[in-house]
Amino acid sequence: MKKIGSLKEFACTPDRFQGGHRLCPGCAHSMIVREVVNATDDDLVISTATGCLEVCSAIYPYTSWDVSWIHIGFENAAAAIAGAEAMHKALARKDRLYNDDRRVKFVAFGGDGGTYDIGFQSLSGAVERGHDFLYVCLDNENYANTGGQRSSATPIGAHTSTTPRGRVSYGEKQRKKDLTMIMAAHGCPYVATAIPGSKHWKDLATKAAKAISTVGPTFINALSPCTTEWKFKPEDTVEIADLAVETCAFPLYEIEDGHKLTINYRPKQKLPIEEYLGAQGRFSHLFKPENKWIIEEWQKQVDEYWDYLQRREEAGV
Ligand SMILES: Cc1ncc(C[n+]2csc(CCOP(=O)(O)OP(=O)(O)O)c2C)c(N)n1
Ligand code: SF4
Repeated sequence: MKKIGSLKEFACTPDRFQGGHRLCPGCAHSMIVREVVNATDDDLVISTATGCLEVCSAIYPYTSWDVSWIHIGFENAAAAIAGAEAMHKALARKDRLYNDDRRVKFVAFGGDGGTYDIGFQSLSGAVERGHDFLYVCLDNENYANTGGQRSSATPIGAHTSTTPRGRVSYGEKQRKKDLTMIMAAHGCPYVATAIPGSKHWKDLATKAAKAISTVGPTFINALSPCTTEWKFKPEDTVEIADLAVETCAFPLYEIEDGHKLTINYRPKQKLPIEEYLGAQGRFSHLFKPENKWIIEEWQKQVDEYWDYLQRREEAGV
């Protein structure tokens, strides 16, 4: 496992995901990807589901990827990387690898649409079969690449293009699906949540290094604030991610061997959820008097989930 040292050292790692891509200024996807691919010195094979990351990082004849990279459909990033990993194993068995002294690791990236929803079947299957790969969900809580439709990661009350706010609607009606726990329930040896940049940069880089070096299927759910669809200024991306953690809207934790849960960060003083919601235009309608109950519901859900995590950690089961 690569040792993640100081920020200065890490920032000087030769970049395997280059600038010059077409992601929006302030897009968290590139921050997350850069940290993940730079968290190992091993060779990498990467598959990327269709979505903002894929569309913006490989516009022919240009590419940001300085690793072996597969562009695959919206729904099958996990199946593609599982196939590549199985082929690599088969070639090694037959002694047909050109550089058999080099270690190769397999990583897939997908948005929440490509992971929580349409790619879930291929992800679940690849994990259940025990392929050796890391899957990173870039969770921006909507289908950003096609105009900001809701996904099963969209939280209650959020305005999206398919759950628009208005006279008769307060936005998304459902609670966000708990995909991190669902992946842990598959018995993955390592599952974690993470956010990009900020004072938690090392948390993400260390989790990526740990996941990549773990044998078997591993999963990181990385919250990816989306300046365009969440409606905040591009320079506020890191602050929004920090607020998600400081309010416990998106707690940082990891689960080993499907059950052993560790909380990686405890806010000194948990901030009220209004601080997170109020920083994003997609929730601005929740501050009208008639929608006050949704903010209360949000706070209730956040508090319950935070208690649940602490009880699970304490129980150590
Ligand atoms: C089978 C299929 N259905 C729909 C699409 C159209 N499509 C391409 S990207 C995308 C949304 C991607 O959303 P998400 O996975 O959340 O990633 P994001 O763009 O938000 O990073 C959709 C619906 C497609 N490419 N293939
Ligand atoms: S729409 Fe959102 S996810 Fe897509 S590139 Fe822009 S900021 Fe990133």
